[in-house]
Amino acid sequence: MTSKIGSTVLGHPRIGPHRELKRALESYWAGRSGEADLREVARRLREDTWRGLAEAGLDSVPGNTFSYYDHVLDTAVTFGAVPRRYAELGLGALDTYFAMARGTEAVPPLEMTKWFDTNYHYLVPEIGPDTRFSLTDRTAVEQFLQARELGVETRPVLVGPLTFLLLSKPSEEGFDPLDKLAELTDAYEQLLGELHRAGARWVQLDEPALAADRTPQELEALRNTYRRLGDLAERPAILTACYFGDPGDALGVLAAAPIEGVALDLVTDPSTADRVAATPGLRDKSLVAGVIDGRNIWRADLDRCMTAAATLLGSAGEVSIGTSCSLLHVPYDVEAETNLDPQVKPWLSFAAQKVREVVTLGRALREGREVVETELIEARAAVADRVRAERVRDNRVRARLDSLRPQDSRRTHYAKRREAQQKSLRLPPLPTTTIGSFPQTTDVRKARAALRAGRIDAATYRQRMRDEVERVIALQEDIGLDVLVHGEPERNDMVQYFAEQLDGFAATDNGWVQSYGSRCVRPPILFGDVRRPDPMTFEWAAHAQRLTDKPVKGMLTGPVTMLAWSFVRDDQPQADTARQVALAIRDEVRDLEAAGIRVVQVDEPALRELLPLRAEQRPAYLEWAVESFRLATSGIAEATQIHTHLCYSEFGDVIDAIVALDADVTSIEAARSRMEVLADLNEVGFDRGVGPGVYDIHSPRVPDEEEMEELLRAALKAVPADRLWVNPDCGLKTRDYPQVEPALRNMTDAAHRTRP
Ligand code: MET
Repeated sequence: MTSKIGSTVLGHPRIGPHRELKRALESYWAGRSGEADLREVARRLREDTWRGLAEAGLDSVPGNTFSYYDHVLDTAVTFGAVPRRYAELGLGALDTYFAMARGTEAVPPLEMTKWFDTNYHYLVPEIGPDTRFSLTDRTAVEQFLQARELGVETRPVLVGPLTFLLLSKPSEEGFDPLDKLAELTDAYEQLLGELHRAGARWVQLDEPALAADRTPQELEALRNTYRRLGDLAERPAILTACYFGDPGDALGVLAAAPIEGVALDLVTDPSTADRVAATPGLRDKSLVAGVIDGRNIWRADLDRCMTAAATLLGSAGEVSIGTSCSLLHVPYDVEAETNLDPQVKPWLSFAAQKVREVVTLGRALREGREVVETELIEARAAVADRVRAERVRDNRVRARLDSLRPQDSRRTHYAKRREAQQKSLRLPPLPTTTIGSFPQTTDVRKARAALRAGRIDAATYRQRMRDEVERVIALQEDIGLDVLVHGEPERNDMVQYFAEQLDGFAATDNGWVQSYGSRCVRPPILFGDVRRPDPMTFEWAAHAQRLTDKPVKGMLTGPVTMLAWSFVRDDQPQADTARQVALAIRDEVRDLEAAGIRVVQVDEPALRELLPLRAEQRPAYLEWAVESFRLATSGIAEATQIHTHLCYSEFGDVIDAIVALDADVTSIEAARSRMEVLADLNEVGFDRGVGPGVYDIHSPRVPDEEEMEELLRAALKAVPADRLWVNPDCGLKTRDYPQVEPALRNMTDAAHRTRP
């Protein structure tokens, strides 16, 4: 007889409530501490998590959720998928692992990319004909045993075999990693066997890849794999977790598979509940109803969650309460916030609060709502307060949105703009510029830290930043760039900087979320209608423009990126939120223009990040994404030149949207793809200015002028000289001056040599 699962979460943050793992990793990498120190920190973090989750009252505690860097990399290592170039380094196990994650002097790291549509990044496994899958690392088993010694029975979590291979890339062209599925399944079988012998009653296999479109062949592969795993005689019960969206036809496949449980995300797409009702094979399975949002931070409407979970009751053998996905994507604990806006704080729920919500709902489902009446009342009050709060609904913002007309997001015809801009800017062919930020020097960071700590006052801080702008302008003039920037020294982050100045956003002190490895971000919380009480960047741009006769480019973050890198409200469509942000940016663009700024760049590096996982949902997304950009950038004169910056080289699904943005100049990442993107843009009739990045700022290497000249000549084959811009492929804030200065000089020389 299979045991019940009961209330659970699908995974947990692992960086540490005070980013202990980050510190331990960075100290180990810098050689300031040894492997034993790092392992000790890791052990404590794991134990605290297990104990904390068990004490909070979860019926089933997820195990194996800790990772030194990334859980996809862990899976690769577990099953022996270590590419030869790392194995050959002859390092110990942990350092081989870090070599794959971070590279060494001798070898670059594995490629990194986004984990579905989240802001978490995983390392892309390389699988080829010579990959030999076998169970080579038994961390999952060891951690199960360690937790049990503490008295906590865990449910080990693994990336499922299908998702693992779908996320991998072939190590040689023409190879399909899925060809290795049978061999990989052997290794999973072995691991399940060992977990069973260790005493594990449940194991969780994560298959988020099922939230994206899957071919019939892939569904067939799913069927075969889960039939094989299910048919194993000696194994834990299998819970397959489908999250980040509706599993579509894959649900029927899982229902027919000989597995015991399925975890469903009922938050991302509530229609998943209907699909469950229409899938008869689930009647003998345990369903984990993912009703608590694992990736957003709002306190749940527990009554609504109960209703959603209860609708599954007739369709399953057992229904229990869970999170929609792992809690990896939310911060640890709201209670750690001491400066958070006191009205907003009770509306929030981070990992610790979400665990409690799950426990509460679990009890309500089992014992009746009466036993948790107090919790339900409290939650109701918080939810009601948020709905009623004036700061959430600002009638001025709403009235302004209602009064918008279609022409508010249309500019004059491009040909006329182009002429007016040429007259106003008088730029040479192949104009040179940068993407906005200059290196954030130690002095700049120190000044910001001093301001925060109260060691300097705001006026002193401002003066230091103004001095830095002067230095950056002088340097650009000396190098001979054509369109200058102020360098963004005053910005801690391109989203947070704006969020701090806009109504409708709140900031946290400790709301860190892992982005990759030891890197964390602290997304602002977009809780209410967005309004710009005062100009935001105007002072800096105007200061810079007074220092030079060359045009200075104003620098703003676009609406989609503001949303993508924040926790956004869940009480209205994202399209509406984006339009509000767009209006705030629109006002800023106009103020910049009024201050004599003739070029304004609105960055949308995240345009592609919010792309829905399912193709059928993409057109609707792209429509509002494009519309909000245009709303932000259309309130100005013909002569004002709008730039945008997009931070990726694979356009595929968004290429038409790039045309539709209607920007005058678009800079894109292209150095690594050797300008191929230009041909793609031509194909869809793109006829605007384009700045394919000619140097890869992600590497400390200083490219020489021949190399950049060659790239420019390649670009000129696709783009006429009067449309081509010359720039690096991203902002320079993470680099140092000793790299940036020669690189920009070489870039400018290369442009001069290439000019007709
Ligand atoms: N203007 C920004 C910068 O230069 C754009 C960054 S896109 C990730 O830093």
